Amino acid sequence: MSSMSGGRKMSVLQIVVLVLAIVLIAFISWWFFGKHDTGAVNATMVGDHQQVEIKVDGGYSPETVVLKQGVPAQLIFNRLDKSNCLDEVVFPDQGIDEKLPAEAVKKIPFNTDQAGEYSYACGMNMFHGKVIVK
Ligand SMILES: [Cu+2]
Repeated sequence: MSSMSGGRKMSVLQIVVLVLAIVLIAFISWWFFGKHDTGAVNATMVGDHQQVEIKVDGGYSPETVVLKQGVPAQLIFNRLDKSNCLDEVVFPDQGIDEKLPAEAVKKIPFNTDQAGEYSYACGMNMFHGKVIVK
């Protein structure tokens, strides 16, 4: 009888651990996917090309944009920030090094032939963003 109740205690503990594990996994996936949802923005098709606006204001917003592979793309940098720090944007992997005029919009064509993740930064490599081609 004592071994029966001992077995029952074990199973209750196991259920508690299992429930806690499920709650923890649910929380982690919510956290993980939630971050992805708010972090990455997909480009939208406009005529024959895709485009996405990136606000430049104390950093890049959205920080990550997603482009479709093989579709001509334009990144539209909208620089609201007057500080010199963000007056240049550099994509080392794509050989792009462009000036961003203050309080203006600059359209930068982006080659989407190759899938991959392309990081970019301001001229001083202080602020960072990412373009994902897939
Ligand atoms: Cu900078």
